[in-house]
Amino acid sequence: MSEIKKTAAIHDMSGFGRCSLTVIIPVLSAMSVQVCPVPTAVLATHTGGFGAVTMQDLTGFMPRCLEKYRSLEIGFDAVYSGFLATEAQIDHCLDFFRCYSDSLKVVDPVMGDHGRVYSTYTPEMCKRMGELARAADVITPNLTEAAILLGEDYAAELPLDTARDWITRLLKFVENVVITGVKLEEDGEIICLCANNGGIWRIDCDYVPQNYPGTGDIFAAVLTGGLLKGDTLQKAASRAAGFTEAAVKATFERGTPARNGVIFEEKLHLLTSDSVIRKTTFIG
Ligand code: PXL
Repeated sequence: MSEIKKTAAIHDMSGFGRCSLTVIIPVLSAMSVQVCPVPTAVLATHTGGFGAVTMQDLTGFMPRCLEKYRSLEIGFDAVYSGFLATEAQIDHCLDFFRCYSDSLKVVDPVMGDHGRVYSTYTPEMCKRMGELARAADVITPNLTEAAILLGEDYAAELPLDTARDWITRLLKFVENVVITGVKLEEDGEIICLCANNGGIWRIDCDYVPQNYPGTGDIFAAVLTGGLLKGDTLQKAASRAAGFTEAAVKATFERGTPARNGVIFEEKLHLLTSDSVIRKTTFIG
């Protein structure tokens, strides 16, 4: 009997706006990975651009969920965490990682974007996100989150050497690091950087003059699916960058409001082949 790969997905469920579980489940399902959601909170919408946040915290549910899975001896090939609603949820994620120590542990250290921290994240949660990152096998910060993890000031653009320094320092936290959405000071290019003990690679992405919520969730979900399918880190990151870019471009062409998120639904078929994989360049 051979099952398909499965991941526990510790994220929120936001009803409208295409982020977290509402994108992670379809993306990973399209990659033939079973998603077992462990919801951290339910929200009517994501937190970006819909006014006061309507959210139901599910912190108390997380340990019960873990206990149930353990009592049923349900195993996971990966445990993947993202948006957390309270500081205590960091401890619950650490408990999941301890219980599933043989699983691939992916932490998307969701905290903010474009230099701003999400409204529901407290300074204490941001401070402790480093602990969670250190318990992971792979982390996928954007530039804002990388700055927070390193205690650096956010900069909208970075020289390539600084970006290389940041990712090298993050390798002291965890074996595999992917930094998304790095805008280079030299030429304004948008790149994604990934690194492990084999080196550092850059993946160049086409610039789209609009930011959409949920792109980090799409990226990290595709990356996780790729790794579970046996991609190398750089191949999985390039698959994730290529798919995210295709969906973002298609969304921009439609001109829909940014807060509605990325129209990825019509692009899911791209996840069943290698067509979105882009060139990766070894840079050290
Ligand atoms: O995409 C990250 C994310 C996840 N979950 C919620 C969010 C956001 C970003 O705005 O608001 C609820």
